[in-house]
Amino acid sequence: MVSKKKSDAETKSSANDAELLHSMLLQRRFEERVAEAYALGKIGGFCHLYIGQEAVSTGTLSMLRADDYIITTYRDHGQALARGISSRSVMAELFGRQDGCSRGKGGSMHLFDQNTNFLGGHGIVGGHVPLATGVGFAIKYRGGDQVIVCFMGESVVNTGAFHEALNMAALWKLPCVFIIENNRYGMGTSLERASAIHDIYERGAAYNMARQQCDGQDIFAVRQAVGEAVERARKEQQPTLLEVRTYRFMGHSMSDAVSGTYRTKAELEEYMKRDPISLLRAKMEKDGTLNEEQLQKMDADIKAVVQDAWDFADASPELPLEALYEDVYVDTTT
Ligand SMILES: Cc1ncc(C[n+]2csc(CCOP(=O)(O)OP(=O)(O)O)c2C)c(N)n1
Ligand SMILES: [Mg+2]
Repeated sequence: MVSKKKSDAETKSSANDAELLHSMLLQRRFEERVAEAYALGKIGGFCHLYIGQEAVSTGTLSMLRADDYIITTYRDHGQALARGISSRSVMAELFGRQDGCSRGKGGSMHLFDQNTNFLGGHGIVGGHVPLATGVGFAIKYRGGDQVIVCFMGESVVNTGAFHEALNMAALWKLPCVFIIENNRYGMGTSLERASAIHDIYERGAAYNMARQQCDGQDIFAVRQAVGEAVERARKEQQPTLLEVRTYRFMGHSMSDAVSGTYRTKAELEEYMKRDPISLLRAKMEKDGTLNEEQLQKMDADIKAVVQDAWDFADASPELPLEALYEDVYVDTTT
């Protein structure tokens, strides 16, 4: 846990609009190709797309320092890319190949990268929230000034682990930022069917924790709310519970239809009017900082990067069978 210089924060949080747009568009184009690769059988197992939620990943991660920590759920491709893990190593991981960020052993739900302090990718709903509190404790114990950001879906707030973890984070004043990506559904169950309260940031009241709700389709609203929470964690060692209201444009996973039986096509279309990428693009066009030609060039460059990632992943070998026995235990004797 080497503390890097303060200017990282300034550089990151001053990301310009073009950089933010690039980050979101990369996630979108990357996942469009992931859907294609899945249909072709190049990707197997569970796979959950993030399309529609990109302002949450980019907005949040653009406010962090390089030495801060991130932990998240199985819906992790967007956050991994926004954190700067290369498209090549994320795609190779999805293809189950040895050049993947988890050596092809984790797959879509278990992206992991030590270089960027990206602590996964976790498949058990709510299981990673206590880990985030543990990382917060480790940071404080070692006297660091990093923060840990923990992303989760809204159905996590009904698990016991969530409450235990929030209680301890508040009690011990840990530098944790808990971000609920409220996309309104846990698989096919709406929040209203599963939760006694619907403004779920209010759950923080039970632990006297700073809490806030924000619009997750507006990247600037996300940056503002995350910026305040990160500052509170870094300077005051106080956790925050942030509810970010967003929406997923695709099915829950690759085995779920886009609109499904639990939501109507009309609802989906209504939310798609607030596509986070279109909103940022419109703002930039209004400000005069983006024209059609620049957008087309950015898009073409990103598509080339994603094609390169696909080719790289396709050419990367599978691990030999013996590798099954590696990475199971850590050798602490050396
Ligand atoms: C402990 C546990 N129970 C059930 C599941 C099956 N499961 C996978 S995703 C999911 C829904 C999670 O919804 P939410 O937290 O809102 O996240 P989202 O998928 O919307 O991002 C469930 C129930 C699981 N992975 N872990
Ligand atoms: Mg959800």
